[in-house]
Amino acid sequence: MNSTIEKLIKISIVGHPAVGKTTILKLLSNNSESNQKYLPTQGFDLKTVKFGNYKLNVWDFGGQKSYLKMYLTDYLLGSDIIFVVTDSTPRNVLTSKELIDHSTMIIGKECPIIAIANKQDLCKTDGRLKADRVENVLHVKTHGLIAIKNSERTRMMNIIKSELEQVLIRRNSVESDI
Ligand SMILES: Nc1nc2c(ncn2[C@@H]2O[C@H](COP(=O)(O)OP(=O)(O)OP(=O)(O)O)[C@@H](O)[C@H]2O)c(=O)[nH]1
Ligand SMILES: [Mg+2]
Repeated sequence: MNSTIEKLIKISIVGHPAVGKTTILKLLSNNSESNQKYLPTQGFDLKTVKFGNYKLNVWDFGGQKSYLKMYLTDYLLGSDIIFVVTDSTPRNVLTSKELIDHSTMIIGKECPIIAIANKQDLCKTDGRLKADRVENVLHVKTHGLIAIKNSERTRMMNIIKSELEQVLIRRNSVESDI
C-alpha cells in the first residue's frame, strides 16, 4: 500500500447531542478549555491531527437526530476507529447502546467501536455512571474521560495509539485477501 495512504487514519466520533464530541475534537487539537459554551454541530466538522508519522482525520458528527438518521451510514463507512460518546447519564448510556448496535450493523467487524464515558467529573455530583459501569451496559471497550480538561489529551491520544496497531494489522490482512 502507498505509504502516504497507509498513514491516513479515519476516526469517527458519534453520539447524541451535547455529550461532548466536539469537545473531544478540540481536546485532540489542544484547546478544549478555550470555549465551553454549547454550540450544536451543524452537519459535521473535520480536523486533521498529526500523530508521529500518522495523519488522523477526525470526523465529528452532529448528534441531532436528523443528521444521525440521514448520514450515519455514509459517514461511518471507511472508518478505522469509531468512538461512540456518552455523557455517562444512565439514560444516555442506554440510548448510546442503540447507537452502538446500529453502528455495528452498518460496519460489521470492519473496525473497532469504542465507547467514551465522558463527563466523569460529574459522577460525584449528579449520579452519572463510572466508566466500568458504562462498559457493563454497552458491552464494548469503554474509557472514562473528562473532555473539558486539556490534561486529558494524553489519555485520549493513548487510547488512539493502542488501537492504531490493530488498524494496520487489519489493513494488511485485507490487502493479502485481495
Ligand atoms: N462537565 C463537563 N462538561 C463537558 C465535558 N465535555 C463536554 N462538556 C460540555 O458539554 C457541552 C456540550 O459539548 P459539545 O462537545 O459541544 O457536545 P456535542 O456532542 O458536540 O454536541 P452536538 O454537536 O450537538 O452533537 C459543552 O458545554 C461542553 O463544554 C466534560 O467532560 N465535563
Ligand atoms: Mg458538536
